[in-house]
Amino acid sequence: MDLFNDDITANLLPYDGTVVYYGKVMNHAQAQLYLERLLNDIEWKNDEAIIFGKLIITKRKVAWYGDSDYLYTYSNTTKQALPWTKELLELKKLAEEISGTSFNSCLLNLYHDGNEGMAYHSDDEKSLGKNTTIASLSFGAERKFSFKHKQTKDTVSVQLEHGSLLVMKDETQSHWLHRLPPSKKIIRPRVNLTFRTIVL
Ligand SMILES: O=C(O)CCC(=O)C(=O)O
Repeated sequence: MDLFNDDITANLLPYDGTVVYYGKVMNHAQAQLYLERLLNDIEWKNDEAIIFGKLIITKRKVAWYGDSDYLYTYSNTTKQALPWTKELLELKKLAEEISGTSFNSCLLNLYHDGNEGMAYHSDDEKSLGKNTTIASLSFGAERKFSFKHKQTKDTVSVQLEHGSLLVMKDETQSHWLHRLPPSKKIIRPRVNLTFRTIVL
């Protein structure tokens, strides 16, 4: 028996960064309640990205919330943060307590089913600064989440459960890409919240 397998703060990455998967951080009833509230109360919009000069409108929906009306640019488009809702403030507190980091903004993603995912990228925008900590809460359909090292191409994957928390920190965004692969088997929606700290 490997006694170290039970360490809930174990780093999933073999080198060049730190990713901790805390598993479920609330019970099923709480997770269900948050999922319903998030699906109904968040101001979901289709995401827009400019890729190779072409405007792409994704099926996946997004929303951006924060402390003040931050302007946040990624994929060549700029978003403005909406003021926190009660549920988002509760979830922010939970993510802050577990990760030991304070956050001032949150990007939310809604994947209607497994046809929707997110391609490999890293959250290395200037506005997040270097060695940023990102806390990711997942609700709804369990999905695979993968990391790929930018140089070695090594990969690491984890299943993100309903009501679970994943924290990415240290040099992770400089050295690793991450993605949410599509999966034909998934027919239920998933909501993901990434709490972030904007420094600029
Ligand atoms: O949906 C997820 O779990 C990840 C979303 C993501 O990669 C991001 O917000 O940068």
